[in-house]
Amino acid sequence: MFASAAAAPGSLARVNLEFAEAVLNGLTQKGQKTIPPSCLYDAVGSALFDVITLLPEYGVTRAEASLLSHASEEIVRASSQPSRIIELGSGTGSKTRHILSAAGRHHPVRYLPIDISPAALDSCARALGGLQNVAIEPIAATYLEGLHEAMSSRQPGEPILLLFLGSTIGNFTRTDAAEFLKRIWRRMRPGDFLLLGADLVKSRERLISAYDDPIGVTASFNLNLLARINRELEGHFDVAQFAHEARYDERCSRIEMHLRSRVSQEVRIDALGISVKFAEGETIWTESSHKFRAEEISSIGHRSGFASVRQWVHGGWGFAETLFRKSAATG
Ligand code: AVI
Repeated sequence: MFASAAAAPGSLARVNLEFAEAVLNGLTQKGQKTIPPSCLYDAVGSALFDVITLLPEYGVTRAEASLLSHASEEIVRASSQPSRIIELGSGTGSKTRHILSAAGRHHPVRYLPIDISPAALDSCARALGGLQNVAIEPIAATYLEGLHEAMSSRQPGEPILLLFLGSTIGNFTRTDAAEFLKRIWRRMRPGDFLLLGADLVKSRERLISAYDDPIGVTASFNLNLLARINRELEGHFDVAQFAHEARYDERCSRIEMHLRSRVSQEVRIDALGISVKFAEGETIWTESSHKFRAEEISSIGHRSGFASVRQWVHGGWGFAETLFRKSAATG
């Protein structure tokens, strides 16, 4: 889906069609300009995101790693000692190490990381390759296509634990999150488990500094989107004429990332054959990161058909790992 090779007009030999379409639609639609957050993750964006996870201001990844390192044995026990562990959007798989080690202590485990990026899957396989009793079978695909593939090769009666970590669920709107979980639920069998990692609501100050850090890594992560358009789509953005902005919408418990035009300007994107006008102060909305109350996570799961089994909360930062089960009664 991502690696579309297209003989494009002009000098572009290879265009990522999905990226081109997202930029075209998002910058030419009426009203608020938007580009979906998936577009932030080219090779540069993914590397910058890895740096974000190390920032003292961004506690999400550390809180989850700490929860998983302490609770993995309990998670594995509560999810009936799974022998097939599937992960949506595994990235480099670093958070998953604890769960795989705990599961592999009991019996052989097959780990099927699903990611759109073959490079991320490669480093995931390299990082986790040495784990005892764990066989890694990466799937380069979108979440739902990959899940379909991972489920179709399962053995009869093989218990499954599906991981959706890192609060990626927060990048969906609340309605889309429930709809996405419902789609996952449809692909699962009664008795299967889902472990969902989600960031919790915290103070505006903490959230703003997590998404607008003082050394500008998150700003670079966001601005790289314009540089990516220049690189891949023959864009003419002067990146210095845009500013990173993190806003907190308290009513929706949502951090928003925007790229704000510092001046009134018009920018050509040659590969798309368009010229985009920006008023001074106008923004491109590039990401939403919803924050949840702990009990709200369970109710989103329930609305999607899951029964909640247990929740582990990191009190220091405010992060929850919630274990759900597809129950026989609703299956
Ligand atoms: C991947 N996702 C859950 C991160 C988040 O917190 O929403 C992406 C991110 N954006 C800025 N900082 C981190």
